[in-house]
Amino acid sequence: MPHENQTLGEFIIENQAAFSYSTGELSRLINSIRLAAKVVNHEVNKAGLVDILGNAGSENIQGEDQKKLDVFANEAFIKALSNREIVCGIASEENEDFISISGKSNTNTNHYVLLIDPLDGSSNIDVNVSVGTIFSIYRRVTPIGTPVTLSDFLQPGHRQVASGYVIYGSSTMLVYTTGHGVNGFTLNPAIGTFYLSHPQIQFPKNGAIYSVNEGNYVHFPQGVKNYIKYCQQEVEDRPYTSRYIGSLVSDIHRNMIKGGIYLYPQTAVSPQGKLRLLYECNPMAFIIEQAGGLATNGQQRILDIEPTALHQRTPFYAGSQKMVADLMQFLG
Ligand code: AHM
Ligand code: MG
Repeated sequence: MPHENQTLGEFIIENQAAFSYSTGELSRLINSIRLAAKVVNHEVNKAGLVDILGNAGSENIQGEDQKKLDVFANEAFIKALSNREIVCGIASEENEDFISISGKSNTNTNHYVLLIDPLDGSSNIDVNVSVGTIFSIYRRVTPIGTPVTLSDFLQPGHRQVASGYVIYGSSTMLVYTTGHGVNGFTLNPAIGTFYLSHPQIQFPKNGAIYSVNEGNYVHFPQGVKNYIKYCQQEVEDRPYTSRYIGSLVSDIHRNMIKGGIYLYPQTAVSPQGKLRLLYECNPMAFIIEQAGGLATNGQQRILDIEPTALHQRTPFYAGSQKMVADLMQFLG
């Protein structure tokens, strides 16, 4: 049970027994994410002070410019998790291929692989708007002690054992689930400790916020256009309020607390939408469902999609149950 002033460290220890396989491995993993999150938080917070803004000069595999902080965050998380053989493999949105962590003379007997988007919403960095880290954890499917293979990473989202995000916002929070609800921890920057601030977060069943990049409106499928018009109608509890930050973590976090729906549809230009299934949609969908919300690609539950490639994209519609159900009527 959460108690007053409970820290994330205490919470992890006290809840270890609730994991299906409680060898302490998963606890160590979440602890390492907690540490790396603090390191990245420190860097994100002083971004305006040091010459760390701007492009690092390299492109990620999607051909997008990488910011220096993306590179920093990527390295910080990979270092925290590979140094101590906390996981047996890591796939990152910033790296083309996954990394196998075999340990000294192949002694790594760890069960878990990590998929991570180290700094999501990076176009917001230069303008002091919230960004986030998203992570997803699976048990490997190949034998322990052997190098990991692609099949360890290409698992449907419903097999996640844990997922979460860090939001570097007006305050820094770590929110995660191990399949027993969703808990949120806020960093006290003065002492560098995360405290349980949002126990058992519940996605409101209905809401009044819709979040979508309406600049792409003309390219949206007709059903989505019709739904947006419905959101704007002056009837009953509508029009809804439009709120779009352009940082997935922040947009979902707000909607999960206030009630709302997030839409990133496919368009003619991007037939699979923009968001990545493994690094962004699956981990967020696990959290959303654990909080009582819904996440779909318009046809199927996000967590049921069988992935075929590490960097695959998917349309993404997620939020309050009633709102997603209404949207589905329009999508047909
Ligand atoms: P990124 O991984 O390059 O940072 O892009 C992902 C971000 C999400 O955080 C956000 O929801 C979306 O891209 C916004 O896209 P757009 O600018 O097209 O609205
Ligand atoms: Mg991203």
